[in-house]
Amino acid sequence: MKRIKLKLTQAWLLSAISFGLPMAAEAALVTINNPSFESPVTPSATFSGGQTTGPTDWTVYNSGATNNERFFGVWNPSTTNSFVNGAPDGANVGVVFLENTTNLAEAGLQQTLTATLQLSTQYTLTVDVGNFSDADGGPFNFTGFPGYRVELFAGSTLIASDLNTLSPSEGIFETSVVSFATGISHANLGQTLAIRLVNLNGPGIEVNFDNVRLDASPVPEPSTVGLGVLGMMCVLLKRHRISRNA
Ligand SMILES: [Ca+2]
Ligand SMILES: [Ca+2]
Repeated sequence: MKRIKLKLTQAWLLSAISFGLPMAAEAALVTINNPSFESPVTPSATFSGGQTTGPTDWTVYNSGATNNERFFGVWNPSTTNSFVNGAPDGANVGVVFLENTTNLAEAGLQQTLTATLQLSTQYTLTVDVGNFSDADGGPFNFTGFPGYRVELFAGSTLIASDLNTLSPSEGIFETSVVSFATGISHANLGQTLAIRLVNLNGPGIEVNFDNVRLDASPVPEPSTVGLGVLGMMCVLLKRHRISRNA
């Protein structure tokens, strides 16, 4: 019995040391308003939006002049062939529509969060990025993919981004993941976090976004982990002595 207990204790201790004791880390989703572009509610096969305002709680980032070729809002792909599997989450997807015949500047949607940059935190920003298919035809040629950028800011400082690493096929969404960790100090500590979703304005007119999530998990500081392991070893050895003497 004593031998079994000791073996279990040793195995646990070895695994705890090997994996750095991630016991205190708890994932926590940072609040994003309208993260799935479900507002405004929009009928099937319908775009809802405009040239200067984004979906609810999102604003327009527009690096070029506003003109009648740029639209921002939401699209409900139900009953259409714009996406092979419909919206990744809910009914709507976000829209950045840039018909680029005369204006080649990028544009997108952005949201400033209430959360601020914290120390010793692992941030993971996840966004579904879609390539609108031309399968239904119509007045616009959606063939191609304009390219995209997903960005995480603290204040006005860009702290992490995904610059067009995915190449979703026509009618397909893929998931962009942007990761970033702060240490024990950071120049932008306490500054407000912001997310920007950009259409790079290559061929294909439209980039769609959906299901925006930002996770912030505590990163155990190395010194804390070391002390934690040491403390746990002392406790376990003490318990082992007690069980042997019992
Ligand atoms: Ca959605
Ligand atoms: Ca396309």
